[in-house]
Amino acid sequence: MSTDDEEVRQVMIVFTHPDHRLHDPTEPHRFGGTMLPPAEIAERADRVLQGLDHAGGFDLRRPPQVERDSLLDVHTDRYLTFLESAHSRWRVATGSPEHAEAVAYIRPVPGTPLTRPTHIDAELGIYSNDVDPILSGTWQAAIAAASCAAAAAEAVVGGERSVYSLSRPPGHHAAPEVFGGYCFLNNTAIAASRLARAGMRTAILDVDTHHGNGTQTVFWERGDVLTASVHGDPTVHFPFFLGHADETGAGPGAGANHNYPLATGTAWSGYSEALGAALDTIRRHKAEALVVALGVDTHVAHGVLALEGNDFGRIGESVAGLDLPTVFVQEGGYEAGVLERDVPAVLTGFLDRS
Ligand code: Q9C
Ligand code: ZN
Repeated sequence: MSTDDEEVRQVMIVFTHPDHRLHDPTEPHRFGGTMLPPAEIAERADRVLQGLDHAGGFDLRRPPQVERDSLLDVHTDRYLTFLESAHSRWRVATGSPEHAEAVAYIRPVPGTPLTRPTHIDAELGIYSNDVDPILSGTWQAAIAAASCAAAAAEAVVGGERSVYSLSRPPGHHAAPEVFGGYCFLNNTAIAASRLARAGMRTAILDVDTHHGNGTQTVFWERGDVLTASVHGDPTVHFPFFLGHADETGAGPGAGANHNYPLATGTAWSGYSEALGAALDTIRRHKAEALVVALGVDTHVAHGVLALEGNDFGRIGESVAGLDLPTVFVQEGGYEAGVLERDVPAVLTGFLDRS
């Protein structure tokens, strides 16, 4: 059918699942004095798929459903139970229709005694740190995203050299029992745990423009997965609170967490220096497998860092220099024209150097 006889690039497997569409929020949220439409929407995956199709050389597959045990490597049982039942409980408690979006409005004050309430409105606040809505299909969509990541890791365990997980909703802001930052299940951490379980020394490189606070928290006291994140300075950018260079892990995870915060507006020259340092850290660790938390919201259009279109292929090339079996897991990237161009650019940059 095609006339690509001179095509030399390897084909990359892509895991994608149609159930992501069941989490497609529409209710506007407050931003300063105005109300904005949601950014993390189903259309994002369509745009990535368009970009992959245009680039060519991607083999799309649907993953089997992730085992609950794989989720329990990262999240607590009570959190999973909460997430699965939250929307129906909230509907019953509030008399809301199926299409309505459940959002936390109240949270416990840190440092005060917590007698765990049983009301769903209280639990929405206990299990989140943001204003993300839970929809009737959020659980099923989050499971689909985690299934893509788990299947991608499984393929790499089976000998595949590189695989891309088109996971949405994204995952790197989700902690063992916290959702936020558009994230519900930590797809990146689930993939990394799968690789570590297979006995591979595993590292995560998070290149999303926002610190991977959920991932850091998951592995904070774990020595089985090294975490490195390059991101905009959390003093002034989401997710705030975590992502500073002096956060290095604890217990068995002491020294295995590495943060590279960058000043607002940092462009490729400064960015590539931090990326190089993160890659050196992963090399020194003698990692045998890599998970890349692939956000492309480092693009200047997102207002945090200032990468341009041409820089994304360079990220892929730099990562390929590690010469490791690699799982790419989709994280952020929202602005028009960015996802469809820059995600394929990273992946093809990687393949062209592999
Ligand atoms: N206008 C991910 O990229 N909202 N999450 C910031 C600033 C939260 C980003 C609002 C950003 C979450 C996966
Ligand atoms: Zn992000």
